[in-house]
Amino acid sequence: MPVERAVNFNNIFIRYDLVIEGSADTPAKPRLSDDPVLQEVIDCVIEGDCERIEALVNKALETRSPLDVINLGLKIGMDEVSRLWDEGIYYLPQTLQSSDVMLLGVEICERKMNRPLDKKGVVVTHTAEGDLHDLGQKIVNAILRANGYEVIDLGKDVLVEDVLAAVLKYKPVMLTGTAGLTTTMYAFEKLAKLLAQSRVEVPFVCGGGGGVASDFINSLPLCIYGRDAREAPLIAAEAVRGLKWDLIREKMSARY
Ligand code: B12
Repeated sequence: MPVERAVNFNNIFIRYDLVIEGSADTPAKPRLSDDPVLQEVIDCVIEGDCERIEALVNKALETRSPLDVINLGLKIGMDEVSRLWDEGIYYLPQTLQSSDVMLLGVEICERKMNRPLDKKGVVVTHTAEGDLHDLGQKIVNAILRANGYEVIDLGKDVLVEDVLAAVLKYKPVMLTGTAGLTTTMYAFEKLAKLLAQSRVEVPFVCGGGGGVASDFINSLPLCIYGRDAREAPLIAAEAVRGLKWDLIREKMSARY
């Protein structure tokens, strides 16, 4: 005799990801700024709240510079998200949501920045082939533009051949690369070799959190490890001054 199974069709519309999310412990809000307005921006990134970010960033911009709002607000919020992800408290949906909120915030700050009229030089920026971690690159773009550089933003997951083509076309004073994964940092090696073969001597500043090893980057031709986006204009200024990549690398390594 066939066994009859009781099937409850009411369950088919349940979004289990949301059930898990709703039942997860909400992390306590850490105090990461002495400025209450910046703290609200930080909380907004951590909570991934797309609805409130515009109003909060604009409020913060009434008293703080766009670069402060990025570095002391949005980035600090994203650092906390990184910690929550690393500890397994945040999952993909929350992390993606926070990334989007941070990007919205950076865009608002960029629109507020007073750009110097005289351009100091062209910088080509990209996120490594195979890599989607572009938040660092977006911060680098904003900081460089605020410091008077013309930024050619190639976006994320860019083929090394396309980066080479852009470098040959725009002849930048500096090239930057961002990566989040250990596997994709090898794209920087591939690109550094292609540049060297094409006899292009451009300082190539590679940054990235998580899996990108500074020793590896500093062992590659043309490459300089960038720890923090705020270093980008300092390095670009050295390049404009005519300092060669190996001397810039020596100088930057001595800082740590
Ligand atoms: C957000 C995030 C994501 C988002 C990215 C969204 C986006 N638009 O960027 C999403 C959800 C898409 C994602 C996906 C994945 N991720 Co992820 N992700 C992270 C997380 C939590 C935060 C990274 C981040 O944005 N930080 C904030 C930004 C501002 O920091 P940053 O990029 O490091 O940039 C700073 C510096 O590096 C530096 N910098 C960067 N570029 C430059 C350039 C210059 C010139 C200079 C001077 C400085 C500089 O300045 C910036 C700060 O000022 C990290 C955890 C961590 N601890 O880092 C994992 C992490 C990077 N991800 C990881 C992994 C494994 C993945 C996935 C493979 C997960 C999966 N199983 O699918 C995928 C891979 C997708 C892909 N192909 O790239 C691993 C990498 C491990 C490794 N050793 O390779 C990490 C470390 C998490 C972990 N501990 O396991 N991820």
